[in-house]
This record gives sequence, structure tokens and C-alpha cells, in this order.
Amino acid sequence: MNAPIRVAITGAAGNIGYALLWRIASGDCFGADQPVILQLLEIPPGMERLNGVIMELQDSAFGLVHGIVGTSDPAVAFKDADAVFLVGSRPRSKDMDRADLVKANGPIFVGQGNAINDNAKKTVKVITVGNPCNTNCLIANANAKDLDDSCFTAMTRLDQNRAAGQLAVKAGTPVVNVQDVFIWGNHADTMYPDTSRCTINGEAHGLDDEWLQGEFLKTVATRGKAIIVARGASSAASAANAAVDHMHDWWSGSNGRIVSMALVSQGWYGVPKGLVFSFPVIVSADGVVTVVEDIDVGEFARDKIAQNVAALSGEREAVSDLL
Ligand code: NAX
Repeated sequence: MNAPIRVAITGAAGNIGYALLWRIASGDCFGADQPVILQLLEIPPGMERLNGVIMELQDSAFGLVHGIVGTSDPAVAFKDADAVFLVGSRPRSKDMDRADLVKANGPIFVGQGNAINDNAKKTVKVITVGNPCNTNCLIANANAKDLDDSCFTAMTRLDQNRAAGQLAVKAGTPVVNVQDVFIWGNHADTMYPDTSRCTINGEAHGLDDEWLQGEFLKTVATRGKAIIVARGASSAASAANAAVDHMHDWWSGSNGRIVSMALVSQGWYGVPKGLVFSFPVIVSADGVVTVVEDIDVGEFARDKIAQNVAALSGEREAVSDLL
């Protein structure tokens, strides 16, 4: 057994938190030999629900859980954290558009970026899930002045998994046989699932552009809305699963496979420096994330990348006072 690590989760009493905590506690994320101390953050109105969640976690008697802290103080939640899941944020109400959501949630990530900077380990791995996750991540990173850009990521793994799921159905094969599809850009309906390196059953996929650029793209881009319509609630278990996949691969390596992570751009593929943008990456077994820089970007993909750059540049402009 390794020494326990400290894992902070914000919005821990929410829907995604309820699925995520059990996956982390059971070892799916950090490994079966890695004990965890769970440091759970909620806002004061969520504390009673959080107490109920903590009771249930205790009642699950997980051998890997070596401690649980429930708090509404970010300094306590992020203290000495090795890994942070930023899940909590204000949901979009009916009268809000995306720009309103960016403005409403931005201040949360100023405070949390500061608190991570002052309290977490300097090697902390942060995944941002709460929407708009790319720009929330940008704000948190900008307010964590002493931490390296590489500590901060946002989640596009759910979009990747949705794409892989659709490709598997189309090809009539288990999803495990679909490899190396990845996402460019923003976690929003502008994101682009790129199949240029994708293999199915170990071979180049051979699917036609008409389907890939039409029905496939539309299904993946609008999947979140389709789930809300069908379920009456937004994706929760699949989002938690994607967060586990993202952090698992960051912690233990992607085993040579290409996966999607939204990173603080260092200018890769012409994406302006500082935007939090999803790229194809490979992660080494010791957690070093490397952007795959030799993707042959065709005209269609180039146009999609440009659309995402424009959208994220607009979001950055809208929160410039928070950076
Ligand atoms: P819930 O509304 O069920 O839970 C959010 C929780 O966060 C609540 O318990 C709330 O009290 C808490 N919270 C709010 N502000 C907080 C703060 N400042 N500090 C700590 N906790 C705070 O939402 P849930 O379904 O769990 O979704 C959480 C976030 O994930 C949302 O922003 C949602 O839009 C986003 N999603 C992101 C996805 C992605 O792929 N990146 C997909 C799923 C999901 O839509």
C-alpha cells in the first residue's frame, strides 16, 4: 500500500459528486493500492446534504478511504491536495445564456484558484468539470500565480467517450475496439471530435466523411441536451465516469493511447497562448502530459478549431477582469 493522497472535490453533494465519490473511493481512479483522504467542499446551503453523503460513504466501509473531511472553507478543502476535482458551480437557469453563465461562475474560480495556490501541493493535478469548464479552468489557473500551467486541466473526456460510443455502435463492435478518437476545443457544442487517428478493431476506421461531419458530429455535440430531454436531468454518472477516466490517465498514464484534455495552450496548433483548449495528448506512466503535435489537420478540422478559438477568446474577453 502507498501512503494516502489527499483528493479534494468541490460540489461534492451534487449529482456528479454522488457518482464520482464512490468511484474514487473504490480505487477506480487512483488504483487499488492507493489510499485516499477525501476533502469535500460545499457551499453552506449544501452542507446538510454533504453530511448525508459522508454518512453514506462511511457506511460503504471502503478500505481505501483513510479519512473524510467535509467543509465549506476552500482553504481546508484544498490543504495539501494532490488532486482536485472542481465540480461545483452554479447551474445554468432557463433565463441564462452561456455568457451569463460565464459571468455568474467566474468569481467562484477566482477564489478557488487562489485557495488552491495557497494550500495545495505545488504538483497538484486539477481537473475542472463545472461549466463553462474551459473558461473556469482559465480563471482558476490565472489566479494560482505560483503554480505551473501544467497543474490545470478541463474535462472534454465526456465528449471523447460520447464520440467513441457512437463510433462503436456504427461499427457494431464493443467500444474497447475504438481507439484514439479525440476532441479539439471547448466543452460546448462547437467541440470537434477528430477521427483522423482513430482505429476500429485495430485498423483505420474507413467511415465516410458525410456521416462523420454530419450525423456523428451532431449527435456528439448535442448529446448533453438529448440526455436532459430524455432523463429530465443532466449527465451525471457519465460525467463522473469521464472525470475518473481523465484523472486516472493523468495519474497513471494513457498507455500509449491518445486521449483528450483541455490544457492551458502554449501555442500548440496555433491556439493562442493561455486559452484552455482541448488537444490530443499522450500521458506517460509518471503523469507527464505531452500534446501530440503531428496530427494532419485538414480544412474541415482547421475551420472547427478556428470556431473554438473564437468562442473561447470571447469567453476570455468576458472575464478579463477576473484574470
Ligand atoms: P449539481 O447542481 O447537482 O451540483 C453542484 C453542486 O455544487 C451543488 O451541490 C452546489 O451546492 C455545489 N456548489 C455550487 N457552488 C459551489 C462552490 N462555490 N463551491 C463548492 N460547491 C459549490 O450539478 P452537477 O450535475 O453535479 O454538475 C456540476 C457541474 O458539472 C455543472 O456546472 C455542470 O454544468 C457541469 N458538467 C460538466 C460536464 C463536462 O463534461 N465538463 C458534463 C456534465 C455537467 O453538465
